[in-house]
Formats: sequence, structure tokens, C-alpha cells
Amino acid sequence: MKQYHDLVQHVLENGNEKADRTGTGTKSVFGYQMRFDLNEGFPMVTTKKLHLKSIVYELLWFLKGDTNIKYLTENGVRIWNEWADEHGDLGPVYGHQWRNWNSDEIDQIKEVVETLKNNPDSRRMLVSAWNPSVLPDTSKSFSENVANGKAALPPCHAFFQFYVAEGKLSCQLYQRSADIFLGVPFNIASYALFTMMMAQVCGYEAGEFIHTFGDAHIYSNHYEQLELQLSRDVRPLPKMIINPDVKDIFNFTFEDFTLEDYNPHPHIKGVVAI
Ligand code: THF
Repeated sequence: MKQYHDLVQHVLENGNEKADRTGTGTKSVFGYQMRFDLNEGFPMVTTKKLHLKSIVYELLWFLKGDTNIKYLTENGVRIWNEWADEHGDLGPVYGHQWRNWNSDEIDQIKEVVETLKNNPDSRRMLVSAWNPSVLPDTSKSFSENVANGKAALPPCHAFFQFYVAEGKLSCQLYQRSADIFLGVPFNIASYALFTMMMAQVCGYEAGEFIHTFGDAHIYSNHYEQLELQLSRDVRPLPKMIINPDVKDIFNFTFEDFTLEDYNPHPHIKGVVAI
């Protein structure tokens, strides 16, 4: 995962000091791209231990079209707790837009699977979580926005596109806002896994995951953690084994994924900006 270390180094050296919504302060750059060849191993950061369970359950939760944290908390995943209302709702966030765009019963995932199978040269294989009609009013609280039918937070990983060449499926994500220490290692692993799952169910090999950023930032209370992380040596990537019998993108379960040879340095704690 040299790519991740290069990103961190680039932002620490060239980032603009910028204030932000959460009041934490950041160093930030605008526009950056990383590429991961999924045949070179599974792109999980090795210079700190990542919690794969949270990543897998979050992805399965998106794919269910679920936007209530109940499923996550039942499975021991707490990463969305801060933004949910008292009923556990987040409003029409990722899962809702993926499976039922704008509440218009447009299942973007189902449609992209169909196109991938039937017309893989299409240049229209996009999924958008960005829906201007449900963006929150920033003068209101998360729960007030949810009560008004708005999303608690606008999507950070806003839209993605698929591409097929030489029997390999690639995916490019545009992430408008990226928390480099906490979010980005999750986002890389999540979209890499999603690309592998889509490849399997559509009958392709996995190609590349391409991660394109808008505002890529390091929160000021994560500088020390990242200095420690950069001082550690990068280790070989693990391997992700997916149950080959699953042929429907909506039928995966947690037990279908096995990570082999993940040998990371110890976890590094950091506070999430809310
Ligand atoms: N807000 C901020 N400030 N950063 C984000 O990365 C982020 N997200 C989602 C929504 N808002 C965000 C939530 N995703 C962690 C990881 C991902 C999150 C939120 C929090 C986190 O705290 N990770 C810890 C613990 C992991 C665990 O308990 O499993 C870690 O050390 O990695 C980005 O999409």
C-alpha cells in the first residue's frame, strides 16, 4: 500500500491549512488519484490494523438498501452511530440512493449488473449516491434533517463507474471529501471488495480500483498518528477469498469472505470528526 503512504506524505507536505465544518482543522489538497491492481493482493492498509468486519458489514448494509444502523450495531459495527437519530435512522443515505434512487424505485445496482452482463462496453455504468434533492440543511441537526426526509450527511463517496476490458472489471470512485486517516483505508478496502464481488457475479476477473478524490484532508488531530504510521514498513498485501458459489450481488453474507495472510502493524487510535 505504497499508494496510501504517498497520499499521506503528499498531503502533509503540500496540503493547505483549511478550516472545516467539524471545527477540527485540516491539511487538504484538491484532486488526487490512486490506482490499485486487484491482482496484486487485497488493498488493506498494513501499517495499522484495520477492522475488516466493519468494512464488510457496512458494504452488505449498503447493498441491502438499509439506512438504519440497527443491522450494523447488531453485528458489532459502530462507525455510523454518531450521525443516526434516536431511532437509528440516517435518512436517505448511500443504501437508499443505490437501491431506490430518489425514492423512484430506480435500483441502480441491479441496472448496472444487467448492463455489465449484457453490454459491458457501455460508458454509462454509473451509480450515484449524490442526490441534491435530499441534501441536509447545514443549519439543522442530523436528526432534524432526518425528520425532514433529508440525509443526515451528504455522501462522501459520491459516485462510481465501472469499465470492462480484456475480461477484467474495473471501478473508479469519485470521493468528494476524504478523511485520510480514518475513512480512506475503509473506503479503499470497501470499494476493492465491491469490485471483486461485482466481477464474480458478472463473470469477469477483477481489474483495478481507481480512487479519485476531491478534497482529500488530514484532520489536525491525526497528524501524530500518521507520522507514526509513515514510520512503519509497508508489508505484503493480504489475499481476499470470496465464496465462488455466490452469483447474485444481493446474496453475499459475511461468511462468504475470508482474508488470508493479513499481518498488519498494531491498530492506531484516532478520534472521528463529527
Ligand atoms: N466522518 C469523518 N470525519 N470521517 C469519516 O471517515 C467518515 N466516514 C463515514 C461518515 N462520516 C465520516 C463514517 N465512516 C471510522 C471509520 C469509518 C467511518 C467512521 C468512523 C472509525 O472510527 N474507524 C476506527 C474504528 C474502526 C471500528 O470500530 O471498526 C478506525 O480506527 O479505523 C467515511 O466514509
